[in-house]
Amino acid sequence: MSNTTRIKNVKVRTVLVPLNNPHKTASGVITTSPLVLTDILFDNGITGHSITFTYNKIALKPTAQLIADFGQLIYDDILAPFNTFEKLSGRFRLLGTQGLVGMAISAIDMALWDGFARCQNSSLTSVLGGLEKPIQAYGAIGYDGPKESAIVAENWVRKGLTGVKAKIGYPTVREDVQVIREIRKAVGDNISIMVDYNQSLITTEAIQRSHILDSEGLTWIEEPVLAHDFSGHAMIAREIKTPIQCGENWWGILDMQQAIDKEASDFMMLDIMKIGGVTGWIKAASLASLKGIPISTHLWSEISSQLLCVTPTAHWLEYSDWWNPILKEPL
Ligand code: SMN
Ligand code: MG
Repeated sequence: MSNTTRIKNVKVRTVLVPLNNPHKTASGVITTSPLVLTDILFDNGITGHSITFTYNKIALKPTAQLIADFGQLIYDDILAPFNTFEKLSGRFRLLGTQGLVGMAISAIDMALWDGFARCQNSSLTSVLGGLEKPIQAYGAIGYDGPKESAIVAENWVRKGLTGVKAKIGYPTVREDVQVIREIRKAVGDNISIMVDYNQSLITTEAIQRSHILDSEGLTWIEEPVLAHDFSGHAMIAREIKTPIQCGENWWGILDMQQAIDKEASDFMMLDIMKIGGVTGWIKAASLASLKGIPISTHLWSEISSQLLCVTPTAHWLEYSDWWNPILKEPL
């Protein structure tokens, strides 16, 4: 059977989706989600969709423009996501495929894979050859202090999630511990608790704080230092007992390979937009499987849950409801 479906049009829209509760981290507050919505129309009348999250609204228009311009490069091409990924990556070999270029390639890639599955009236998991399965999921808690963090944690557990992840990085480690203990009191011993420093510490302080957190029974400590400080993370991972989790800010599988080489992270969490869309994810999942590294997700719960089903070392889904207001059928 040969695939003859062709790409007819790439349409982009920009939206600013307000968050019900502003999301505070130790490295800044997010109040709205700046999103680019990409629709790729095929000659059989079917459309594939994707969402790109630009974090900062200043990046919204340039990202949308890039995606629209990429549309010109793939007009009338056969619907073949892998080939399109290679074609677009090749066009940007000299500039590089990090940052907005990489985000735009992922936007196209995700919409093509979505369309590819829709053309077969099937799920992404199925067209990748997998079977859907239950996946454990956790909910995020902002940098909201002990009382509010415990309330948010309880709400997630009431919704059926079996884990919660708190933003920490308070002025003192004593406050970090206080937040964790309030959450533990609220959710009990059977719920997993993760914490996220969002790159806010320096290595020496991260080691000191993590030694103290080691007795709190945490599932992981996330991004204690700068995301690209692979040797700093490796040093922390060697020194402490709790597993280190990193990955949401890695651009493509090259960053991931460097983290693997340096043993920078015990667990890894993939951000589908930064890792290179579905095509990048599949490559990343293969790398992780060779080393038995557990893989979790970052945002994009809908598409990432489909991909966890074909990820050999699938670990946790980060459940995020931020974009639910614009979804027809939220997860
Ligand atoms: C995070 C950071 C920024 C935006 C959304 C989420 C966070 C996470 O680090 O781990 O979810
Ligand atoms: Mg994080």
